[in-house]
Amino acid sequence: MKDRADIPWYKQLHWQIFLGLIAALIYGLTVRQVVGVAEAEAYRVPFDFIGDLFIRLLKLIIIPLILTSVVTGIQSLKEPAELGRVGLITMTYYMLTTLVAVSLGLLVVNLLKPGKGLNLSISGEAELTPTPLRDVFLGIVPENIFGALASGQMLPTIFFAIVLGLAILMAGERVTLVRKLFVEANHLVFMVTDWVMATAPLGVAALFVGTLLNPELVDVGAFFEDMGVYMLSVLGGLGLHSVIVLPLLLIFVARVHPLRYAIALAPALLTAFSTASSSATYPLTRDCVTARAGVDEKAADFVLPLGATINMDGTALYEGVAAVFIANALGIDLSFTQQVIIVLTATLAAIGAAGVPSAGLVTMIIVLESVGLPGAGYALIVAVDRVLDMARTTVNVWGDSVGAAVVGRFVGDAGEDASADA
Ligand code: DAS
Repeated sequence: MKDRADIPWYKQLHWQIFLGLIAALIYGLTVRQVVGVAEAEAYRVPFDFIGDLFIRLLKLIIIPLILTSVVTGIQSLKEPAELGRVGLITMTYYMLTTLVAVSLGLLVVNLLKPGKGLNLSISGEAELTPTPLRDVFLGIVPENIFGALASGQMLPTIFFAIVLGLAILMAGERVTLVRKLFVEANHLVFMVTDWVMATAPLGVAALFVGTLLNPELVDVGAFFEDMGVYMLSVLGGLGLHSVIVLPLLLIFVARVHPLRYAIALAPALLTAFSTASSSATYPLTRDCVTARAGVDEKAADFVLPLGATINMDGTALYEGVAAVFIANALGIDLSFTQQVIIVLTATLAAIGAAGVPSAGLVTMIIVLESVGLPGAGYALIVAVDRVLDMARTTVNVWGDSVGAAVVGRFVGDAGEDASADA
């Protein structure tokens, strides 16, 4: 279900989720007041069921979403011959900016420490043991891809999707049927994802009731305060990345005036915020980057479609911050090595996240499982995910747009209309 300006507000997903949260808040606080949280178990059972069902629906779409969106993103590149030079510059830009974004997010969340002291425990999944760093790297390459797909192993799926996408791209016209198959499969997966997202208002509200009626949530005020600090950590990290890191690349690498470039990109950034979908925004992003900002079309057509699928600075930063917040809330101290694993797996998980609403929430489980956190930790962050999704999607699109200007510097006269050299 896409949020667009021409859809009445009450049919837009984020307003429906917001109204669901208000209802959940009223119900949860009323039960806590009237019955007392110690006796509230009976009042949360139906909501726990709905919440668990919603988490299962999110997990249902992970593998198909990763596989089809990454393969179609890579196979859609126009100039395989260019893959060498431009591809190397582009992938280097993607990897470095995403790693910097996650690291920035972890810096902020370790400074603000949201969730410390809550000491909640999450019912359901047992604590997984943290994966050693060596095994995280080895685990990226599957021994049996069909087994990895069948058992829902996400990092191997991302690796396989990248390899398969490159193979289809290099095979060119010899594999038209497979290429068309993935394009159509991706369309179907996006449709099913829209259906799953349509249940989000109910699913998110149910998970929020479950959190409010958690018998270990003694101090609701402290929980809300921690949620606020968590949101500040994500938004603060996104802000630093957007107004410091990326503009520095515009000034010193792309030689483009950052403020004028941002103004040229404003329609796309506002659309990204309102739709929470990089893919839905892509046509406008391309128009802003080329027609309004004057970036070389060849660079834009290489960087943007691929970036909308596998370059998500905002998502990677969010997943890193969320993982640390969940660990804090559960009273789990993450070692430095585990935080390094979070940086790496959040970078890879962001590659796997598609440019659709809540994709980052879906691939978040990769990061949680890599450091031994229960997937049910969703319940602590899902209530505020939508507004954070809107913000991180905006940063994803801003990061892709900056990438087009940076790569454009190497493949043509980029950004000359956006401004004189900085
Ligand atoms: N909504 C995703 C996007 O379109 C980002 C995310 O969910 O993390 O970029």
